[in-house]
Amino acid sequence: MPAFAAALAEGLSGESVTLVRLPLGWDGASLPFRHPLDYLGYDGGAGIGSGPGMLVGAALALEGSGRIPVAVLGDGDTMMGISAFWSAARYSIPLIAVVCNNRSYFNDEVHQEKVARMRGRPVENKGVGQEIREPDIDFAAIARAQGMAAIGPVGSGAEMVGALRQAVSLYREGASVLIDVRVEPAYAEAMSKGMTEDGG
Ligand SMILES: Cc1ncc(C[n+]2csc(CCOP(=O)(O)OP(=O)(O)O)c2C)c(N)n1
Ligand SMILES: [Mg+2]
Repeated sequence: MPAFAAALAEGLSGESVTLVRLPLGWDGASLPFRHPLDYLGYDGGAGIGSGPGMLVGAALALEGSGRIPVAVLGDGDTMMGISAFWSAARYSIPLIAVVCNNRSYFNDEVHQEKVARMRGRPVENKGVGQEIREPDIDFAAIARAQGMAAIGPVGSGAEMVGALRQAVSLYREGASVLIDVRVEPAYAEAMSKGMTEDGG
């Protein structure tokens, strides 16, 4: 996640961006927010699947503001709401979706680890029912199938910086763009601590 955050900052440097959403494993200290439109926050109900729809709606609302709408979406969140992207393609709503693809509903792996420890059950089973791998989902293919432009899978920070610059230029040509970035399943320390210690 730290390498992902650094590449996001570098790939978008110099651009006026609104981050519509950030994934659960994001470290809040990774990027400074200086204006109310720098980051729109999470949805009110913490409903996984709302991310793609939030991005399309926010992109529509930001039209003419000079800000590029960028959402960093979990792969689980993206899968649960992916059909929202068709509306962006259909109605030519330019936007950039970056899928932070850890190939898991990882939030629940963290929960299952905590419960396994409390109940003396094997921690290595935490990925059962949560991992989304083998086959890994080809998000770029699903995006193209709905009429979007797509880049990926992207596997390194350097590649991600290039992908973001390419996405910005496609955005300027009017495209709705998705980038599939493969990341390791791990949360920022503060987030995983909060979820695994008392009260998490
Ligand atoms: C509609 C709905 N179903 C289930 C949940 C429980 N839930 C919270 S986070 C999460 C996993 C999210 O996976 P992903 O978007 O890939 O993010 P990650 O934790 O892997 O970064 C789930 C299933 C929820 N919040 N909303
Ligand atoms: Mg995930």
